[in-house]
Amino acid sequence: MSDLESMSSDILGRIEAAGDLGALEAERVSALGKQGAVTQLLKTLGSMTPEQRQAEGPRIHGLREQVTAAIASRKAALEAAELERKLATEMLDMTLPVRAGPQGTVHPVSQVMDELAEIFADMGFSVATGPEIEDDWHNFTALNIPESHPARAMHDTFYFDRTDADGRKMLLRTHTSPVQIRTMVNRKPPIYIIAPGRTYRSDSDATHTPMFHQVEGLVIDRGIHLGHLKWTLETFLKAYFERDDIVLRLRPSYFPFTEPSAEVDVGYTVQDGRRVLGGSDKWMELLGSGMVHPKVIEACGLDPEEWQGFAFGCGIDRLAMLKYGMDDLRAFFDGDIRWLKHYGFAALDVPTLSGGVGA
Ligand code: 2NM
Repeated sequence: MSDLESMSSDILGRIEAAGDLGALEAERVSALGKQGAVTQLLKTLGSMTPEQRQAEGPRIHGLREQVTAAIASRKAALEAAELERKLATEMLDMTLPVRAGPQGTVHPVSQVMDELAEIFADMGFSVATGPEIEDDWHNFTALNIPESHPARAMHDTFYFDRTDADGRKMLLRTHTSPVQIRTMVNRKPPIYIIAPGRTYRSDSDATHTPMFHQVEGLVIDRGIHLGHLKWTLETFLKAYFERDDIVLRLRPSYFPFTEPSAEVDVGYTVQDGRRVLGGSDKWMELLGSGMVHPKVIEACGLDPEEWQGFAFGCGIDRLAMLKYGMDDLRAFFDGDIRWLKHYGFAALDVPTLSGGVGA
């Protein structure tokens, strides 16, 4: 046997004997790598005479091809064996439970906001938003709330130390009414909007949190009267509570920004110690409302002789408590995952007017 033949059978034998992909790779490097035996042999071609090269060249190149092919075939065999081994020994238990996903849910306040947007959209209202940091003109002055009004007193309003560039006092909005003011200033009537969002008052006990959520509504159009207000609120509450027997009672009241003003009571009965809305057995206060004061309309640059409207306001947290049966407002903002799981809603529960998610 020539040197080349014994080298060939030696290399091919070792390739065939490689027991795994790691060992095979070591054989590849030792034959075909930079310092490999076959590579070294190829380098000797350069120093041969043309006759020698003609005789040895094909044999050495032939050896390289043989070795390359042997490695590829051994590799395929080892991989196939590995797959067979995995198929025989590994298994997938299709009955295992799905890995636990995120534990959070949609907060009931967000849920109610979505429901409000949907119900009012069906009546032609759009959702308006605005800044939570306001100036006292948008939050108070434009709303006909005079300097001396108790709502302006420090104990109710969170003021900032600094004024804005025009010297106006800055504050955390105490209601969402400044959104209505901004809308009246910036848009031409007719206006049909609701403004849901965070509001702030320096107040904290079982029924008050310093941050709470409000929804206010505003209509500005020609020939608007209290009848439109009552129909709108009735239609909204029937859809929201999913009951046709919702009865409203308007009681005369006072707000600086509306004239006349009315507190809106909703009828309810007590069943098994729980309030159930509907009927006119007992009454509870639910909303504030009224016809927008001509001074407010004027302050926004509109002619009150041409444009009239109504407005209303209500706590979203309270709306959620009444519909979904929570009893402590503070739990809304504890961020307790157990409470959320109990009252929250799965991420894909989309509210619909017909079904709601409470149904
Ligand atoms: C309420 C009650 C009554 C109200 C008034 C306005 C505006 F900007 F048009 F003047 N916005 N919201 C309003 C009226 C709010 O909440 C209890």
